Formats: sequence, C-alpha cells, structure tokens
Amino acid sequence: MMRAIACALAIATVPLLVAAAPTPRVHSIVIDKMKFGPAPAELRAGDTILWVNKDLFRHTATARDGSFNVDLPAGKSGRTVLKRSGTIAFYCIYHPGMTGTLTVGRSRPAS
Ligand SMILES: [Cu+2]
Repeated sequence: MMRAIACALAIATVPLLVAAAPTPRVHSIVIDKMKFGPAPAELRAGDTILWVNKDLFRHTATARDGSFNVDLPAGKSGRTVLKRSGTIAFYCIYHPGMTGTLTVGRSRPAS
C-alpha cells in the first residue's frame, strides 16, 4: 500500500522535475527523401542533435563553420553535441542542395 502511494507520488512529480532539470536534451533531425527534416526549436548549447538517415543514400551533416561533420551511411544515425550558441548553417557534402540551419541558444541554466 505505501509502495503504491510512493509510486503515485513519484509519477505526479515527474513533470516538475523535468521542467527544472538543466540536463541537456537530445533532438532528432530526420533525413528522408534527400531532405533534412525541420530544425528543432529550443536548441541550447550542450544539447545533442541525433541525425537519422532514413534514405538509401549516404549523407553527411556538415557545418559550414566547421564545427561538426557527421558521416551518415544509408539507414544509420550519428550525433553532434552543440558546443556553443549561435546560428549554424549545415549541408550535405554529397548533395549540396541539402541544407538547413540550427539556431542554438545559450546553455540551460544549472538549477
Ligand atoms: Cu546527401
């Protein structure tokens, strides 16, 4: 009985804890049909981009400022940690028409 109550309490407090946590987040950008999916909103320095390549072609996620260059074989995924705030344009080395822009805010404040 006590255990059930404790469990219910824990579940009830989860949204609060999530809202207060400064933990970096992981955001996905899916590549499909030769296009990068939309850049996630609310990116912050310290967050991770998970690049997911659903195409049958090899792609890259390559920053024009050189801050990342992720090789993405067909059906594979890769990660980039956003090191600083700012605007980062990116493209695919193999298909220069594939482009996108990340807008990265300052890192999440520590609680
Ligand atoms: Cu490509």
